[in-house]
Formats: sequence, C-alpha cells, structure tokens
Amino acid sequence: MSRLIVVSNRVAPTQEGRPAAGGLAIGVLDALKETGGVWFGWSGEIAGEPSAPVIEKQGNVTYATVALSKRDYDQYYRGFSNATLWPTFHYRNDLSRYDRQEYAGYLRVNASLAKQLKEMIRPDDIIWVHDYHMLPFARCLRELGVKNPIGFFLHIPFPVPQVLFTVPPHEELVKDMCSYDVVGFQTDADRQSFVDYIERGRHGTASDDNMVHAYNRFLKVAAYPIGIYPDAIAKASVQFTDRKAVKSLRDAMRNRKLIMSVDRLDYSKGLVERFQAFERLLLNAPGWHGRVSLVQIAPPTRSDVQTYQRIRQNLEGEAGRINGRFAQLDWTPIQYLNRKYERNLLMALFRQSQVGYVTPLRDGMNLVAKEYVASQDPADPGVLVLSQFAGAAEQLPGALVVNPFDLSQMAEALERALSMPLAERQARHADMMAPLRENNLSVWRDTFLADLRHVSTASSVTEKAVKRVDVTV
Ligand code: GDG
Repeated sequence: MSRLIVVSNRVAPTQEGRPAAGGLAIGVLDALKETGGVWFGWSGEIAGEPSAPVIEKQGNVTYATVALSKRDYDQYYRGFSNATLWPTFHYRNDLSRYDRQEYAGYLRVNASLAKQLKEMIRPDDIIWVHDYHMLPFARCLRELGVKNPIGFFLHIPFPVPQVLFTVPPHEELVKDMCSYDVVGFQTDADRQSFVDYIERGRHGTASDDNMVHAYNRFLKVAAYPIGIYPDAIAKASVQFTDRKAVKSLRDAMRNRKLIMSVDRLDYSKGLVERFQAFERLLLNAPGWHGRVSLVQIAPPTRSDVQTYQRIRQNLEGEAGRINGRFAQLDWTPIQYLNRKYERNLLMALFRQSQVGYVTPLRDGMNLVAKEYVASQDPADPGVLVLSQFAGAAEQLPGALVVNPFDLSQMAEALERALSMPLAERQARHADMMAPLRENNLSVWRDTFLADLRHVSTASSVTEKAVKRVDVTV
C-alpha cells in the first residue's frame, strides 16, 4: 500500500488539546488519522535560518514541519497568499492588493518547500497538496523530477474568470495548477469557473468525464465537497453538555432563545452584516426583546494582516452599538467572544442553541454549518440559517437559505427559525443528516484519492504507450 503525503501551508498543532480553529486543519487531520501518513508543511514558526524539517511521529501520522524566515512569511503568507489570493478568491477585489515582490516570494517558498519535501519522497508515495498557498507546488516538484501522483484540493472558492483576471499572474497560476494530476474543488460552481477559464481563454479543453487537456497535460478536474463525521460530532455534543461553560450558558439563557455563530474572525464570513440583520430582527419584532440573544464566537486569525485588524475594530463597534441600543439590565442582545474554545465544547454549545446562524458572504464549504446540524438533538433540533454563498448550501437542503446581502431577508429567516414548529424542525434536520452521513469526511478523502490513483495510473499507461510509439517510429 502506497504512503500518503499530505502537504499544506500550515500543519495542525501536534499537541493534543491545542485547538486548531480552521477548516483545513480539522478536515485534513481527521482524514489523515484514519489512513496514516506524512503531513508536511509550515510549523507556524518564524526562524532566521532555513533548516531541515523537524520530524515528529504521533500514532500513525508523521509530522514533518519547517520554519519560515520573516521575509518568506511576509511575502508568501501575509502577502500574496492572504492579501492577494484570499480576498480575490472570495470576490473581495476591493480588499486585494498585488505586489510583484510578494508574488516572487510566494514562488520562492513553494520551490523551497518542494525541494525539502523531495528528499522524503519514496517512489510509490502519493502526494495530496492543499489550498491556495500551494498552487505552484506540483510544478516545482515536477521540475525536480518527481513523477509521483500529485493531487490538489482547493478549500476556498475558485472565482469566475473575470474576477481571477484581476490577479496579474493569473495565467501562470492556472497553468501551474495543470501540473497536478487531479484538481479538486468544493463545489461544481468552482469547478466550472476553472473550466471556463481554460476553455474561454483557449488554453485547453474539458471532456464530459471531467478530464481537462491543457498546457500539454491531462488532469481530472472535479468537485469533492468536504464532509465531517456527523455521528462523532453528535456524540461529542452530548458528552460535553455537563461542562461548566455549557451549564452556565444554559442557566443564563433560561427562558431565552439562543442564536449561535462560530467563525474565524474573517471578512469573508459576513459578521457585520449578520449583526446588522439581528439588529433588524430586534427592530421589526420587539416581542423578541429580552427573549433572544446572539452568541458570536470569533477566534482571531491572521491578526497581523491589516484588513483583519480593521474587521475586528468594525465588529466590536457594531456589537457595542447594537447592545447599547437594545440591552436591558438583565439582557445583552449580542455576546461577542473574541477567543478560541475547545472543539467538543463548541459542539455542545451548538446543541443548546435554537438557531445556527451561518451567513458568510462567500465560503468554500463552511464546516460550521455541517457541525451545527450534526450537533442537534434529533428529537428537538435547532434550525440552520445558511448563506446561499457557502458551498454547504448545495448540500444542506433543510436549511433556511438566505442572501447575506439582504438584511431584511436574514431578519425574516431568523424570526421564522425561532418560531418554527417542532415537526418541521425534525423533518428539516433529518433531511440534512442523511447526506451528511452519506458524504462524510472519509468519503471525501477516499473519492479524491481513488481518482488520484486512477488518473495517474491511466496517464502513466498513456505515457508508456506514447514512448513505445516514439521508439518504433
Ligand atoms: C476553510 C474554508 C472550508 C472555529 N472556531 C473554533 C474552532 N473552529 C472550527 C470550526 C470548524 C473550523 O474551525 C472552521 O471551518 P470552516 O469550514 O467553517 O471555515 P475556514 O476555517 O474558513 O475553512 C472553508 C474549510 O476550509 C474546509 O475545507 O469549509 O470554506 O474557508 O471546524 O468548528 N475550533 C476550535 N475552537 C474554536 O474557537 N477548536
């Protein structure tokens, strides 16, 4: 059996109990724990000198991590990855900037990580690379002579061509993506954007079986929506209900309904609009004053990127303004908690709440939406209010789907969710649990890896056939 090597910008913290607040870390770690393998990437540390990977084995997962220099961190991570690609891929050209030096740094770090990984690769390994930090990684490995199957999964949206054009080296990036054997997206819409770029720009062609022929390469391009383990989450949400934090929330919420949101503090998550729609509910329906609170947990991320500092200030301002306007001595409408919580505790908190309020302006998938559903008590489930711009909206048919730019519609959905009869809540919950179980995280991983094995076997057969023809001619 070949070994699986996972590559991502950031390797999840290896110490048990250290919460990793981020969908990629959570998805990849859970997926890798089952199969075993190597996880290679940045340790999260900044060091003066480049050094060999630090190897640490835990259970069946070997972690191989490297530090970045300050310059690499600034150019590759804070710069091109998070100040150019992240905003643009989330359709926020207004927040995006481009700097040639940063792009050069992005390419340099990809090349140097590829060089370090190459030393560890065995001939029958299969390599699975993750996310926007690593678009050129396969090309870098190929240039070093690596012939192994290499797949890529993009956790965030892939924008339509007109939006992608705003990133100056867009063609180079897409061409680099074609060095992979399989390129996976969260949704079919993302896959279509990629294919549109290739076909409309006459860079190549796509066939009905999801194969793309471009830049002299054949690759599979398909949607692989990431999942969760719904039954494990359901179990954790019950087991953690007697934790102190959960009990005190329950006591504080006696006779009050609870709307719950959990997101990394990020402008793509639509937090300001969400607060304002909640404010609109309080304006339109004064009967809810004192009877409902919104708890927003938002652990800070990328806090040294400037736009992230601004969103934090903005959000604190909005929470303060809305609370100042409506609060009573014994009621705070919005509880805004700017910190990380233990993962299982979050699931138990979800179970205490009547509404899961997940309204990103744009999101690859959004695991919180899925976790919220899985955490519910099937006998008395809460209702999910979900943005149409989260990949998860395609997969959660029982949610109340909203446009996060329409504050009135969101306020109406909140009211409907808060007043929904039990039978409807149960039916909606059951409609969502079935697909969550069917497409769990193992299915996501196994489908992707099966395609990667299949495509690379097929293309090596084609390559050999082509070589034979060359020889005979
Ligand atoms: C990217 C894409 C895609 C949150 N706060 C805490 C905490 N979390 C956990 C959640 C959830 C994860 O972090 C967040 O995942 P999301 O999917 O919601 O969002 P991103 O971090 O933006 O993830 C996204 C995902 O990758 C996977 O492909 O769905 O679209 O943007 O699991 O529960 N975990 C802990 N403490 C917290 O305070 N422990």
